[in-house]
Amino acid sequence: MVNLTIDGQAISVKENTTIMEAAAQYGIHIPKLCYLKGINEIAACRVCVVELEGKNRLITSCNNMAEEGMVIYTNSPKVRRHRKANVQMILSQHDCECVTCYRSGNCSLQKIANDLNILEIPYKAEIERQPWNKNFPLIRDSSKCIKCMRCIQVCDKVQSLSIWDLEGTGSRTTVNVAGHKTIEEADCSLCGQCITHCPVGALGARDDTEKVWNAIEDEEKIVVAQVAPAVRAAWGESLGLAKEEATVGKILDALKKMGVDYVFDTTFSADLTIMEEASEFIERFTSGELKERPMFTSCCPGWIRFAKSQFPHLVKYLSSAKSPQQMFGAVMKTYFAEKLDVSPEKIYTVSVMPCVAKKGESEMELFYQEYAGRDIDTVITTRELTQMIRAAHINPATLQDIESDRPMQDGSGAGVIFGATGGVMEAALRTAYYLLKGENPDADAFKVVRSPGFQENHGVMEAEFKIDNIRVRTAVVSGLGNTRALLEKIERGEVQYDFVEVMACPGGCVGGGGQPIHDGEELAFERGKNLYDLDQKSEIRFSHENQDIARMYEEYFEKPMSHKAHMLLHTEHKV
Ligand code: HC0
Ligand code: SF4
Repeated sequence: MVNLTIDGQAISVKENTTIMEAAAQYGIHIPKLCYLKGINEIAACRVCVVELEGKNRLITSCNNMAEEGMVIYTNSPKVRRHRKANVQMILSQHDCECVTCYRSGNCSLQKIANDLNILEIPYKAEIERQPWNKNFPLIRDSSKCIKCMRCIQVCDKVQSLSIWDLEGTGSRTTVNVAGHKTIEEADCSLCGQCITHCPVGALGARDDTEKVWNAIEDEEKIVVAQVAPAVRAAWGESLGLAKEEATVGKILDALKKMGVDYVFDTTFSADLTIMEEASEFIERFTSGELKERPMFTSCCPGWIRFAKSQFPHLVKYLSSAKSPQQMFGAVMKTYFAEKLDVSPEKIYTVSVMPCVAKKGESEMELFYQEYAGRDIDTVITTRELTQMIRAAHINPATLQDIESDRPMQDGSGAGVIFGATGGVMEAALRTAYYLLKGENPDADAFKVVRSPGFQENHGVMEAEFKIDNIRVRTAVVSGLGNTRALLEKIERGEVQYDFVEVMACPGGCVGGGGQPIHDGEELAFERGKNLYDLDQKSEIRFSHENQDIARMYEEYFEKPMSHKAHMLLHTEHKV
């Protein structure tokens, strides 16, 4: 152990503990801007400086270790003066128009400047304004960038894509897309991890809320919305709702109050995806097609973009089943339009997703149905949903828990866990077992693929199951850096699987790039646990027991993998 004094308090910590962590263990908060544990420990912002007695200089607390006998002051007059000057320097190169910034109220720079009582900025520097394509789902505003390097490091170390880099030197140093490419030319997966790890408003997702308001206003349009599984685990965080209060039913009520005509839960179409994907897996598995390579899940569009740019030769092993988002859009514009007896053109489909890549997915030509436009007209993120709730002056405390509309109302617990890493695999195995044996397994029989432990195992959970004489080897991975490592092992022949689930964001959709931002906190695991609890409490825990899905097959698709199902619910992924 190492013994030292921080702010007059005797402290004892393990060796190799940073001063910042040592202080935190004793409830002493040291402000920081650029620091991200294990990812960005470069002391670029110098906001975390502390005074070390006996030395005539300040040191950064995020990357200096606590040493025996140190006497540290985290808030001495000298520290305060330097910290304030550092933040003023950062602000001198920052566009400080907070009222028009989407991160206002949730910005680490704004908070630190307020805490330090910075009421003026004595220095003035030129503010960088690089051009950007505002139609791209990922938006960068260089005038807000504080060069903390978090985006560079997250994209490089966690997602292995290295989209961002530093350019220029000295005071002209700035962050931009690496290799002088435009963002469209780069291999960005649209995972949005750089957005959720940005401490300010330099990175964000394209705002599509106006499109939804316009559709609601348009009397010719019937606005039909769906809400993804992972949204329920996070939307309440920025509206002050406790976990138990923030139900999906209240999101549906909020959407209705905003003027949306019909509201649905994506867990319905997650069940539909399982019916198609589990059937496809059994078909490909029993025909021997998967001898060479496993079948990969295809519902995560960040993963699809990654596969296409980094492992194009594996694209043919992706499941042909569309994602629940796209399947629901197709069903809304066909089956549901017929139920309403309206033409598909009248239906305007909106999805609420925890994800930025879903915006890209909805725009892919692949999902364009000639008779009905795109499956999905607009995607908004969880952050945009909460913005719309605020814009509509809806008091979250007054929302009621309402059910989704008919006839696409049921959703199983298997559909709910789609939002957490391992969930799609577990849901698929529950139904694959039933399809092979004609009886249900224990609903928790496949729980070893769940997320606990995913961090320790480099984001990978492996499991082998025996269903009668059939041995199914599975792997679940989340995070694109982890995915790259796993795919390379598969390529080298070190591991063999039959079925692999990939989610681009660490922890799955619950940790998605469109979720509420809590600077420096990783909430994916907690949110995932919430979804597993909801599954436990669900009346239906198997996708094949969803009665509304069964009815839709009877009335419309006939059976999984039918001709009609192929036309509307499947797609061919091409590089
Ligand atoms: Fe997901 Fe999905 S589970 S990708 O993470 O499959 O975004 O929540 O909506 O489509 O259902 C995201 C979440 C979805 C889809 C579902 C899948
Ligand atoms: Fe990198 Fe993901 Fe950000 Fe794209 S969205 S730049 S892949 S972290």
